[in-house]
Amino acid sequence: MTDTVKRWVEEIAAITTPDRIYWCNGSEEERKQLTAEAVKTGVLIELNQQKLPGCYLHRSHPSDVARSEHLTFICSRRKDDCGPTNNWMAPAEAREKVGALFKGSMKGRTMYVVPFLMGPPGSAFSKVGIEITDSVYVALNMRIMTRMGDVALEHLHSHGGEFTKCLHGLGDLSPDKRYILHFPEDNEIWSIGSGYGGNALLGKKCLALRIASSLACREGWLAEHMLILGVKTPKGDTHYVTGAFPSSCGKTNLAMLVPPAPLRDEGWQVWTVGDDISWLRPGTDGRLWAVNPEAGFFGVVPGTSSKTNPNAMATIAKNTIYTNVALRPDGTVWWEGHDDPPPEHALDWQGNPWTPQSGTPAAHPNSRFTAPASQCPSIAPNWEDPAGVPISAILFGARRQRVVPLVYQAMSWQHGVFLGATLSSETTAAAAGKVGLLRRDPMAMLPFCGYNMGDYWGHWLKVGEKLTNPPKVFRVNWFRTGDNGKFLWPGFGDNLRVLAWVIDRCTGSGEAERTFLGWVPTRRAIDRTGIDVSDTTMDQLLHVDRIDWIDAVSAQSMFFERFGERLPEPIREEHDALARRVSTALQQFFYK
Ligand code: GTP
Ligand code: SPV
Ligand code: MN
Repeated sequence: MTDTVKRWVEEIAAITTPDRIYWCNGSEEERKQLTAEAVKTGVLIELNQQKLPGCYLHRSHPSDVARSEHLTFICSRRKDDCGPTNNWMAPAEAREKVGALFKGSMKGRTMYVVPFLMGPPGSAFSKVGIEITDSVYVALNMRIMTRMGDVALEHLHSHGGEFTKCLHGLGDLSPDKRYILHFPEDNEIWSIGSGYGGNALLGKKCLALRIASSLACREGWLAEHMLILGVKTPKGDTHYVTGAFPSSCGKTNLAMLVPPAPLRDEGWQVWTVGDDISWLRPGTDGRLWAVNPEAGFFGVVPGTSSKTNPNAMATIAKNTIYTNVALRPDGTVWWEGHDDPPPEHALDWQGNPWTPQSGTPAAHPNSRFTAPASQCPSIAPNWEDPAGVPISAILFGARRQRVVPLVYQAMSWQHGVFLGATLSSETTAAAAGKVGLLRRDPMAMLPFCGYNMGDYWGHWLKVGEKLTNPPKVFRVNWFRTGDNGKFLWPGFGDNLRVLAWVIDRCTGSGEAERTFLGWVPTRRAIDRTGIDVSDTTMDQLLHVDRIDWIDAVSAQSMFFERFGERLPEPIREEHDALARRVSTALQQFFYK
């Protein structure tokens, strides 16, 4: 191991004063030993090993069940570089204030040193991080979510020795002493006071998105909150598609899609490459290439069933860490939306006795599974290809009960970047705060962009200039509702019907109508064989409403104003052009 790593670990140990330092190597013996330790201390509960081999349950502190966005900071030297959508703290202030919380924070505890690799071994895309943590739960999760241990140190040696310093401590878990800090200019992360996923597994949102997006801007690539899937058409060719959807808006489900019977019989097949994060680079062929930097899935549990996501169900049948689900008397787990009916008796996610009459959820709405990607039945044979996969289409998707059609296509790359920049969604349980509020979430990166979002859009435009064959860009919305408040679109596996149109559009077919929003499929362009979606419902799903869009356009201007001079001119032009098109459409309506 390099001297820089050793020196940094010693330096942190001197501040945090752990009783013991343990270096993770990633071996199977180590997994057994750390798991035994976690079971002994009550951090993990062993589940029924006959029914769920290698599976464990973890209950987090009730105030520590989702990402804490208001406690997440970008500590760039200049406030302007962090931008209006991020919280900012001056680096010196951050180091002083939060450094004090780390002082002696690991006394009486073990400090785990977790080297990890994001991206396939040997890939030009890949980056190394080293997480120092006093949580055995974090160490065990990182083992699933990343390539952890010796493999990372080997990559570090052979690739120049650069790594992200990731310091994590549980502290006393009190939310008023919780901070998730990013120092993009120093390639460093500090997180204290939380043991939850995105706050504590620092390879994921902190490194692979916030730090990586900022690195990517300097190095000419993109780090995105995107799933990656491969779709094999009946003709036999495979197209790769990425999708940026905000947290808890359907990435894992789409990535693991199972074709509905009629499409499967025609020869459609779907491969999973990644379910949450993509790193994308322009290739020498002028296309955009993507890798999944992760090695596991940290997925939303509630709503997962053999009906909605059979691939996820198979993936989480073994070697899985469940966080904040309910425990049944036979040592198996349960959650809302599970295949089995509610158990008569169970322990809820906090370990309290629960019955169907309790009137509270048995599993937390943001309960999660951590499972190895390699266990997924639909995992693509080439998911670890160091070169990545070439991307044909990018989807921007979000939860919108109204206004946004099921799918439409951008008219150009620049227009596509504008569609990403104007993405908005109703909030979910993945972040602490109220659920169901509409908020702007550009590229699904609002909580994850490590620098000024205006500059980030500018960077997207610049990457586009390097692509002679850029992916086509689409906006999708599985969540449009009818007057009865029910979803109009069946979603899940049937989303392949939308993907089929997307691929048609990429290959020069696919019927579409030009509207002021972009290209919208005609009613018959989306295959509805075998599903009960009427012509009227389809028209509602595809409807582009002029009045709705007047409001939408003015909400967009208010948002863009916050960026002042950092808003790229082409984005302003796209917005003005949309405003003009909406206004023309409205005049046509009144004078018709
Ligand atoms: P993060 O891991 O937080 O980034 O979430 P995600 O984007 O991977 O979302 P996920 O696939 O876990 O889905 C979250 C919720 O959306 C689950 O409750 C799903 O049941 C629901 N969902 C996913 N796809 C669809 C769909 O096509 N239609 C409907 N109605 N619900 C969906
Ligand atoms: C998300 O919230 O987008 C997640 C879960 O994927 S977390 O790792 O907590 O960020
Ligand atoms: Mn996510």
